[in-house]
Order: sequence, then structure tokens, then C-alpha cells
Amino acid sequence: MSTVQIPEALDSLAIEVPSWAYGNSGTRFKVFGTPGTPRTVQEKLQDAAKVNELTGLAPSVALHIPWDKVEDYAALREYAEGLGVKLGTINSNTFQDDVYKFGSLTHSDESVRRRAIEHHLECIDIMDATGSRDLKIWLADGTNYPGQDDIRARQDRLAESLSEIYARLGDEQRLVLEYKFFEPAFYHTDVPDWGTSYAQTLALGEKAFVCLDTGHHAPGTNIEFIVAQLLRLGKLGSFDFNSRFYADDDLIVGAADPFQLFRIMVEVVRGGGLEPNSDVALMLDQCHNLEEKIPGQIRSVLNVQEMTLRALLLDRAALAEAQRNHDVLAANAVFMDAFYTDVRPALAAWRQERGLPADPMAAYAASGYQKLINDARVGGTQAGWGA
Ligand code: PSV
Ligand code: MN
Repeated sequence: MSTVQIPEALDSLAIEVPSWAYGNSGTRFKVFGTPGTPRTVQEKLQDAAKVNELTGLAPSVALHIPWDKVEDYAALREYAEGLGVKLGTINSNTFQDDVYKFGSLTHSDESVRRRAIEHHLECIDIMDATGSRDLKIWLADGTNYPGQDDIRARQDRLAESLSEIYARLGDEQRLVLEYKFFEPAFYHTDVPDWGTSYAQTLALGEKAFVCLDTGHHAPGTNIEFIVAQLLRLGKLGSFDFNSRFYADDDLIVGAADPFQLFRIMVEVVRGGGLEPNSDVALMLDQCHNLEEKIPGQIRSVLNVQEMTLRALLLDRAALAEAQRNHDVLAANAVFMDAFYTDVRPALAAWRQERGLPADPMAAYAASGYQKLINDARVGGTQAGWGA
């Protein structure tokens, strides 16, 4: 019997999974095909629904346009809901067309900016049909060489383009602007950091927020500080969770540095990010290149759940007391106690109480689902980047 008492707040934990995690992707050197990989967005939704069925943690699926383009989005919404999941964040994509070689929303040529703006307006039309709340914008825009373009003028053009997109949002819709300090541009990127995303979204208005992708920071960055600051400012809209060793590796969240994930979740809890009606959406942005994709996603949402529970178990009163006394080691010990708590047995029991498998990884392995899709999904073109 476990002595860990699970707070009610854990019940509302929901993690959005990305449609692209189920397709082939993951490296610019070799993308390995795997049996059973979805050929269509419907098949990606089937796999995502399996993750939710076994974990109860992943009720919505983010789409990427054009990778998940279909004729009828209302029908896709019905299809998803029939599987027990919702369609979530719509991710725009202005990083794969030749026309965007020198930028998209920041491009010096009005006609290219127009095209990029129209793409985002189309994404909002899609959101209307799918019932999605969030439009997520990540831009590959930037330059490779000093002097290549006027970096300040690009900020002005970005602000102008974003305000046109923002104006089209419905009352319940939001725009989240993701930052990344490098790649594919290497000298400068147009939205490199949270400060730039904050400045741009602040200028737009209260329906615009910052999206924090954990892989988009320089080594050693104190990400939980950024989380605390953005929550304090009321501008943290969403996370793209993943793990990095070096750069934007898109590996399983919590795999490289579970302690960092714990520290982030401590600030999320502290800042009200888990409360009902919170502004913060928790999403994954990952690729599974070596490991099987569906268990890769199951492991990911379980990792978030485990670190969230440990963060919820932090004895905040004891911590506050130690902090008041400037008892550095006692404060640190309280913090580490929560991190070192093994919550797995308690979580297994918690799942069983809710009719979920105690061990979702084992349940997936025993379910026969992988064999089913390996046998059924033969022929056609497997989904991947650009599909
Ligand atoms: C860019 O690196 C990014 O993090 C954005 O979120 C994109 O939408 C996603 O990766 C594509 O995989
Ligand atoms: Mn991302």
C-alpha cells in the first residue's frame, strides 16, 4: 500500500498530443519507416485515441496544416469525437514552401507576407470548423548572415502581419506565438526568445499568448524561471513539451532531465496553471524515430503525470517556512523530497480506481493494437513531414 495521497488537482490534468508524433519523422539524416504508421489523419487520430484510452490523459490532438489537410473539417471533428478525442491546437506551417526561403510573416516582399497571412486566416477558418481554441504560430523566419536583412524592419513587419491574423480570431479563440533561438536560421531568428514573443503578443492583446517549447532554449537556460515569469505576467498560453540533450531534439518529455520537468511543473502549479479555466495548455511536440510511436506517446504523457504529481506533493507550507527562515538547506531538502517521491504505485492504484490499466505501457503491449495496425495499414503512403 502506498502512502502517497493523490490531490484532486491531478484529475484535471490533460495533455494534448501532436498528430505528427504518430507519423514518420525525427531526424534530418534518415527518417525510418515503421510498420503500422498512419497514412491519413484519421489513422493518426485512431492512434492518439488509443493513447487516451489507456491513460485517460490525452483528450485532444493538435493538427498541423497542411500536413493534416482534409476536405471536410467538421466531418474530421465528428470522426475524432467518435473516437473519444477532440481536435486541439491548429499549427500553421510557413516553413516548407520555396516562397518562404527568406521569411514568411516578416518577408520584405508584400506578396509573400500576404500569402503567409492568408495561410493563417485559412487556419482560423479550420479552427471554426474543428472547434479548436488555439492557433499556434512558429516561424522559421530569420537570417543566416549579419547584414542579410534589416532585423528591426522584420520585427515591424511581423507585428503588422500578426495584427491582421489576430483581428480575425473569434471571441473564444487565441493565438500562441512560439519562440526558438535558432534553426533553420542561424544568425538570427525573428522570434528567438520569450521576451520577443511576449512583446509581440502583448501588443496584440489579451487573446495572444506565448508558447514555450522546452527544446527551444540554449543549454543551461533556467526554463522554470521563464515559466514563473510568464505566469506572473498572465501570458503563458501553452507548452510544447519534449526533451533535449543538445538542441531541438524532440525526444520524450522527461527523458533527458526529469528534474527539469519537475521544476517546471512546480512553477506551473505555483502559478495556477493547473487550475480550472487556466490559460495554460500542456502539449507535446515530439517525434519518435527509434522507438515505437504509440508507446512513445504513452510514456510521454505518463512522465508529465508523474512529475505533475510530484510537484503537487511539494510541501509548500514547509517550503515557505524554510524560505522565511533563510534556511537554504532545509528549503532545498523539502523541494528534493517531493522530487524523490516514488509516485508510481499510487498512480497505478489511482488509474485502477478510474477503470484505467494500472500500467498503460504493459496494457498497450498486451492489447494487440500494434499487430492490428501493422496488418491493416499496408500500402499507401505513410505520413511524415510534408504529408
Ligand atoms: C519548430 O521546431 C516546432 O517546435 C514547431 O512547434 C513546429 O510546429 C513543430 O516543431 C513541428 O514539428
Ligand atoms: Mn514546438
